[in-house]
Amino acid sequence: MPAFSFPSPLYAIADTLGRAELSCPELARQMCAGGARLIQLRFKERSARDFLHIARQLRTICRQHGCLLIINDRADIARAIDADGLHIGQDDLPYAAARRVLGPDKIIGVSTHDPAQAVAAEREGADYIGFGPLFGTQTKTTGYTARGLDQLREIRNQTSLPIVAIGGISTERAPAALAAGANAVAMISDIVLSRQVEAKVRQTVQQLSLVRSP
Ligand code: 3NM
Repeated sequence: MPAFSFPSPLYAIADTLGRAELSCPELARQMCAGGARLIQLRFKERSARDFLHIARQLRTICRQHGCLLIINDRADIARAIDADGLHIGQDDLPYAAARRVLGPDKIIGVSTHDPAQAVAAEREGADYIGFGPLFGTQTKTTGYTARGLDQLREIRNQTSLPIVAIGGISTERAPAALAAGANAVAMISDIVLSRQVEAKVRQTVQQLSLVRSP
């Protein structure tokens, strides 16, 4: 498989964060309409069946919009719906096992939190790494303090893999992450908690298109 690169600097994460009025498919639809070209489905604390059902709906929506769909955590669900890829954390299936489930052609990204994890992910064969939490975040208890832009620069120097920075990133802070070496920025709360997801995504995509990462 040729080396992976992000189709756009916005890595949009579809997680409704409990917004009762917003379903995952509706969130994904608005993200696609706003110009997202990659969506990760993050679906915590629900049954595998619910996850599968929602993942299938997102598969259809993403295909209609030419948007890649990455499933968080669950290799089985990624495979069952023929998603474009899978994102795994340090406590999920190890990369090699996930690769066996998905086969050689799918995208697999790995969350990392320090240089050693980043180097290990590259050695194992990951297509891209997540790095975070870049800034303070309320969305996930990661067990790590905010890593900051200096550590992102350090990771940039240690891996040639595409990096998506995550954690506390807003439309306003995203350009600094790209300037420090991230190829993409993952955002949850700044998008999902905004009242107008489509407009927020459009504004973010436009802003990021003006930034050149080094
Ligand atoms: N992973 P927000 S931080 C899901 O550091 C996730 O690996 C992180 O949400 C990591 O954009 C995080 O709302 C939460 O801060 C990101």
